[in-house]
Amino acid sequence: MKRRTVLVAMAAAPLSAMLPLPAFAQKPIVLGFAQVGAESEWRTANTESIKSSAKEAGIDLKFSDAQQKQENQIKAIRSYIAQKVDVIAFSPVVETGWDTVLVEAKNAKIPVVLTDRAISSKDDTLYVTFIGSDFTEEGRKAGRWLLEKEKGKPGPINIVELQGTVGSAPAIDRKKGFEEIIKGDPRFKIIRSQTGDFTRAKGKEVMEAFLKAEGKNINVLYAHNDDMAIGAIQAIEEAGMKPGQDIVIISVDGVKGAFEAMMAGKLNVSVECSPLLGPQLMSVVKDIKAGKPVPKRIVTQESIFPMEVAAKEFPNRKY
Ligand code: GYE
Repeated sequence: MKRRTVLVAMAAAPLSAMLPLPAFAQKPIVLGFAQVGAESEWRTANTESIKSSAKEAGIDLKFSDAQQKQENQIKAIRSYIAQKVDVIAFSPVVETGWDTVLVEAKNAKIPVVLTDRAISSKDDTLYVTFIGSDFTEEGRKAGRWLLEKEKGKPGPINIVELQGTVGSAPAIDRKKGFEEIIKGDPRFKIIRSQTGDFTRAKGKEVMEAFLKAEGKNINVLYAHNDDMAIGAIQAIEEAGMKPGQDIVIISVDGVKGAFEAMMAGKLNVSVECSPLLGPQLMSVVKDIKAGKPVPKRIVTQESIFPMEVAAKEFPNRKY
């Protein structure tokens, strides 16, 4: 009995407690990550994915939340540069205005990885790679689904659009991809388009204004993310209309909240955008540190979920 206890204790002790540390033992890689904020269910899942996969990969993660403000992200990046982290990763809240701080990182020889959102800069040496979705394709998928849904129906089909954060890559590209598809069919008209900043509260508020101005004229809502659609669903119900029936609703992300709305018949379709970027990011960070080449663009694989498949897919959803 006694012997068994000793064995268990030994097995549980970490190797480093029993052996002297060899001289070549490596310090963990330090990664500074500047997150956008906590604006949506998608973002919460993204943060969780980054934190848990850093832990699993043995990477020392420094994490900051910019509350959707570019100046806070720039501050965080500067502090990572000052701390001399090994790699900086961030999800840029908007596309422009990054050159100055990224040149500072470059001068400090700290490699930068973009995750989730892209930047718009003439200098593509300012970052090593961009891991994330093809937002334009997501917009096209939304548009193609609508075309199919409204096949053979008479026009006009009036659309209201809830845009994401102004100047952000997903807002710009989801709009562009969607318009590219519907513009060929004169029945479709975007009659109102405004930002809801990717949040439920703003989505609801802006939808209320749309309903006040347009009332029963609205046939379709295209929301750049699920959270704004969920907020808008509330506004539609409060106006005495049936979301998913009186107004066809399309959104993007595919979070659990959207699946619940689809199963309740209130949301017609959600285009998938995966937030589970953590494992890919950690493996890229390790490759960079090991001096291995990494591709300039890593595109996330995604699908589309109409309400008819929601109940079947729901148990498989990870975010
Ligand atoms: O769709 C939205 C989030 O950048 C892809 O940001 C991301 C978007 C996502 O707030 O829900």
